[in-house]
Amino acid sequence: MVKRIIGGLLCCCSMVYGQNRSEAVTLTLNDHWLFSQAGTEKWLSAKVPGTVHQDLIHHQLLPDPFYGVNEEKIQWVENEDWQYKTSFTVSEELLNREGALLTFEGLDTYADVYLNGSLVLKSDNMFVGYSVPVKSVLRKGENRLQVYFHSPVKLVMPQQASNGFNYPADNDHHKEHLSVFTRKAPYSYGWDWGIRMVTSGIWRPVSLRFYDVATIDDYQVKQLSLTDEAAQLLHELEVKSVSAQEEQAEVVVSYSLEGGAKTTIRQEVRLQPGMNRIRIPMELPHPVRWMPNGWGKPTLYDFSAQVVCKDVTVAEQRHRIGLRTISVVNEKDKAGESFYFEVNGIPMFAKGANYIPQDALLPNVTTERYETLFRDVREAHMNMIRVWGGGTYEDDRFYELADENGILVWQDFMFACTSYPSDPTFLKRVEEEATYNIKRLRNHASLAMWCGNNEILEGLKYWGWEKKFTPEVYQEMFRGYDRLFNELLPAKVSELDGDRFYKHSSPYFANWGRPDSWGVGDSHNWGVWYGKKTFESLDTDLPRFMSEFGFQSFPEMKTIATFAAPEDYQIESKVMNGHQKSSIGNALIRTYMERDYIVPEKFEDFVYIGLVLQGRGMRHGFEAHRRNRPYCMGTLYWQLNDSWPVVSWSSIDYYGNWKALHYQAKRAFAPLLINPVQQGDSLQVHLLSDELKTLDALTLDMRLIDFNGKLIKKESIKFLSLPANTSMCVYRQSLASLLTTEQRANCFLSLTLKEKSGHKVAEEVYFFEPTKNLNLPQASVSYKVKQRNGSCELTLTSSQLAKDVFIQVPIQGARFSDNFFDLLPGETKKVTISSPSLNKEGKLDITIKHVRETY
Ligand code: NHV
Repeated sequence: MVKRIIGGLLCCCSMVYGQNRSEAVTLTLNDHWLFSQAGTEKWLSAKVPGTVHQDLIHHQLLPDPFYGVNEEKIQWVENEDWQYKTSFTVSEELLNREGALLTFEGLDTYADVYLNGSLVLKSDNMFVGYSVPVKSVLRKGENRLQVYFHSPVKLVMPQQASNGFNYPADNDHHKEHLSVFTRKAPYSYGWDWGIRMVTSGIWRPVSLRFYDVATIDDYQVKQLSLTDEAAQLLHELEVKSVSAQEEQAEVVVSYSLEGGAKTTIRQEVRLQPGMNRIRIPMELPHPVRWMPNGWGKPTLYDFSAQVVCKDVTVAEQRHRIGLRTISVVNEKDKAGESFYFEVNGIPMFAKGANYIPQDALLPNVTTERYETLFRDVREAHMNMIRVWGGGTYEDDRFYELADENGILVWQDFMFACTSYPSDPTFLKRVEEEATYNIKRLRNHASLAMWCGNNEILEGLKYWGWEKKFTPEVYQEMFRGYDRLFNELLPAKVSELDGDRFYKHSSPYFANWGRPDSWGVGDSHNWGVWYGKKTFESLDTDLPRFMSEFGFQSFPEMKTIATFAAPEDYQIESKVMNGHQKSSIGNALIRTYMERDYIVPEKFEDFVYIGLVLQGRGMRHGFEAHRRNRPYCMGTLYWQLNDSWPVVSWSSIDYYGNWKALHYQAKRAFAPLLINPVQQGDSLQVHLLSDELKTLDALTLDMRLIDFNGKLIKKESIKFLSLPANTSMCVYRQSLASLLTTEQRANCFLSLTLKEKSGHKVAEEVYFFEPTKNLNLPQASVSYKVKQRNGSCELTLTSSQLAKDVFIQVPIQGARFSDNFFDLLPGETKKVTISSPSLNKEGKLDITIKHVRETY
């Protein structure tokens, strides 16, 4: 097991083997690497952690893969073998330590590792970290470490050749679907939003640890029970002793809350040679609970475990632990089967999105990018993220941020959209991968559930594989499914992470496309998009839990400009098509746009209206899902982010720019939401609350206003009481009695929810017609700019309605306090734009667009 290694300082005292023991010393081995293409012996500097693609790009041996159609020019890399080497020095003092452990936290994928001429490791799974004892092969002075990567596609060709059929992995962009044979991130072989970059490399850190006596191979803090009075905890440690004889030691476990006093328990142990399992129970009085985003603070305690031998701490591990209960309520009921998360005993409506890897080359993702993404998630009032099964088990940093931000994680195992082999070699790899990742992630408060795979049951039953393969192969696929997802993985979860919920697939019922499936468990509703169903169909095609639904858009122009030149600015140009991996995508966007908008002629306007369309359409779904709680208890849209600049279903583009969808998600996921909706001939207003307290004496003001700002009529509902964690309808009125047919195209309804004090707690604007039917005025938006270092404040006004105002600045990843909003007649709106690259002096180039300007 690879674990976070906490290195101590090298003790100055001289050591006698087996007598004086010192703290562990960890050398990071991420420096001074060279790489070469096998067979060339031409060595160049390399970055570790990294990938061969990054190194080749750095040395200008590959063009920027994201630009134009360069994707075609980089494909040769996957067919080659690559070598990496470095050397490092070891002192006699370190050599005298009792143990030396070489750790690769991630090797992608088929690597032979040589240390001083000795083959110390052969890896075959990108998702596993490897630790090898290397004391016997280390030398005083210079040591040579070399890693030979076999081409991940060439190595498995004999498997494909002898397999007799091509696996149905249609997202793999090669004719031969080799991806299924290798435990390597599926999306890197291509996806319907993904560039193909089948890389090799030392993709996570390398280190060498010298230690005496023992290492802590694993440290788990089990939460046995949790009440307001006390948390009953069990510290479970795997301590591996390198001594040949029994060792007297102490295990010290402790916790503290936010830098407060430490509570410690010490236990005498006799360490036997080899593995020792140590269990120390602990009671933590009056626990402060970890709460999800929107419900309070995600409190984390600092826990540590140490092995102390003759007053020297020879090994230590730390965790930040959140105390909470999470369960998935998955029970048969009248409508079918429930599926919802209960956190600290309270049903939680899950709001969030599906996450894909943030980069085509994973080591490119910096801590800052992880932090920014979690800020985006938190600010949009999300409380859940699904790590989807076509990517990777994420870095520790990801789960730490989920813990710190109160974001529950739905964790898939990495299998998606195809059947897989299930021979003994493959099963053994999967078992190692499950063991490694369950142990790595199980201490995280945010980890809410494990899921076996993405859409493989749906694929098996409904994607036509029955006709594509012989009956023998098709039956074998089902048997393989059971071995992997109904036997191996649940057994591993139950053995290593017993309390956590496991489901074999998402969706798990998959009575695909049939309404009766929507009463059972989680659903992926692709009726919108693939089925060309209207966004309004989301009002009635209601799942118990929506774990995927989505709609595509182009990224905004400044992102398009990073990979295309102005002559490529046509929907179907070669370059744009290279960045649209869904063959039906462009036509579907147009079909939906024609329903609700006047389709613009200019490319830039089409891109803009497409963003507006995606945001408003998806929002319709979020509101329907929330409104229909407790029948429906969650909405996770497809998809949160991108792995390169591309046309996709994402709400945030590769450069971190929020699309209209992300602003709409933020609005629709607000803890308190006013939700007007047309039902037949009447208008209903619902109030939705995810808050944990009842709100009393509320007033709902409704004003009908025309596009020039003239008040037509107003109405108020007073003394409203809104219970905690609920959805309720507070108003129903026939449209005919509210306004004339003509007014529907010229007016909007402004709704405001106020507390008794007059304090506004929510506001909303409702339009009675699709945008294309509105008589939008040719509004002119005027604005003032106040520029500072790091930020810029815009004050916008318009005397007439300006719809879906989009402010653009030429800074990638600039943050807007708001964007893609309706500027109401006579309203003054302040928007803050922030970015480290904004400075007071340089003039910021701001452009502002609204819908009426596109036709
Ligand atoms: O196509 C968008 C996304 C994918 O990127 C991703 O794999 O799990 N998508 C679509 C579907 N699932 C997912 C549903 N797929 C289909 C449904 C019906 C017909 C064809 C495909 C994600």
